[in-house]
Amino acid sequence: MDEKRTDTVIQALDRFQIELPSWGFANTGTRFGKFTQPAAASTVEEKFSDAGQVHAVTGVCPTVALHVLWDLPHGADDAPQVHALAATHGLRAGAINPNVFQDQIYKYGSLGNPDAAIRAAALTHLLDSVEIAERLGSRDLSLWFADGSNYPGTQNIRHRRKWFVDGLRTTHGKLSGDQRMLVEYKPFEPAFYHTDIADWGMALQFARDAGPRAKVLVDTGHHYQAQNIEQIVAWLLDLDMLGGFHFNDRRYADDDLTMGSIDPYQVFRIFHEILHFEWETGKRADIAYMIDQSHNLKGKIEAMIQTVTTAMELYAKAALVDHEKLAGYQTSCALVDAETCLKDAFSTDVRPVIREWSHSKGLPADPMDAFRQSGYLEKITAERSVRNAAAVSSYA
Ligand code: AFD
Ligand code: MN
Ligand code: MN
Repeated sequence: MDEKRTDTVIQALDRFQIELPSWGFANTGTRFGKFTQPAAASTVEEKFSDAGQVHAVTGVCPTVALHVLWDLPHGADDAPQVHALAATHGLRAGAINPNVFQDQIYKYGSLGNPDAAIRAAALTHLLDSVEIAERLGSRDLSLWFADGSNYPGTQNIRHRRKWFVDGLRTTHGKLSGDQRMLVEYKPFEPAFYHTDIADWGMALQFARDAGPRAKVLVDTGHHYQAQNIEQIVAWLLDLDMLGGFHFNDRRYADDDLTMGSIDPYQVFRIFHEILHFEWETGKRADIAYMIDQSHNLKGKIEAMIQTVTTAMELYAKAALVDHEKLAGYQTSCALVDAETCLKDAFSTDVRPVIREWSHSKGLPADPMDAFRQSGYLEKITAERSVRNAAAVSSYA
């Protein structure tokens, strides 16, 4: 690769960061059960410790998204300890994820529940989550709702929409400083007839209704097979309403497979839309890149290292698109040249330059190998396997 393109990749990597999900290090499963791992993290301390290993070998993931009920069971009172734990492992708390989908009271929804008392309970949790974000210095409140229904005629969709507008607007009113709320959409699951925030249009409208600090969160797994995700990204960028991503991959639905494992070209096209926007406007897109995956078969930490290195590669490839040339080909409708311009970048092996960048930062050339040589997995397996085995028997 020539010096100019090498510099382009180096500069792209210097500005690239992607956030780890705390829940990606814990045992999770599918609705058909859990295949647990002896070294899986249970406590927020263990999650930060494991995330710290990923950041230590890759250098691009200094923040960890937290799930309120799972990582801060006592709410804002846990914030000082969590803040300290993150720092111990060279990390910071990232986006705060409220949880209004697992408690029994949310059986018929949270902000969209026909029972005003349950809507109020959900709102209290959201407002507490804003407080937690403030205590932890987290900018983003990442809002996903499982709300919906499973059979036609069982809920009034319009009433539920209005209840969501009220709840999101009230939550928005509690935000302060540079805080944002990112409204995430998902077409189905766990609701199988309608989901109250089912697509990017609904999320966009809810964000607009809520206020200027609200943006849309695009989870790459939350689209129907045929949807053109990068087109949604281009629209939201143009409307200044793209808050960030939850990256993962899927073959069929919201499978939470590791990012780029099924369709790396799609991730490249998403990054390309963002980088082309930045080139054209001369301004940085203010976007939170976050991982939201927790499939239960690959080793948790290895899966995250694989994901982060994949994200670095695809972002570096997208940075290599010759934007000037592409703009010209688009204007003149030189179709083959335009597509070739894009595919040349996607086909470039950026791994040697990534290794050069890693070396320049004092990072290992091969993050996965460095982790495997570190003995960390053996250490935590010895520490956690008995406890995790006992936990398994409690699932049974
Ligand atoms: C599940 C949901 C959604 C949410 C995530 C973290 O589908 O993606 O963002 O859990 O709460 O994956
Ligand atoms: Mn998500
Ligand atoms: Mn999801």
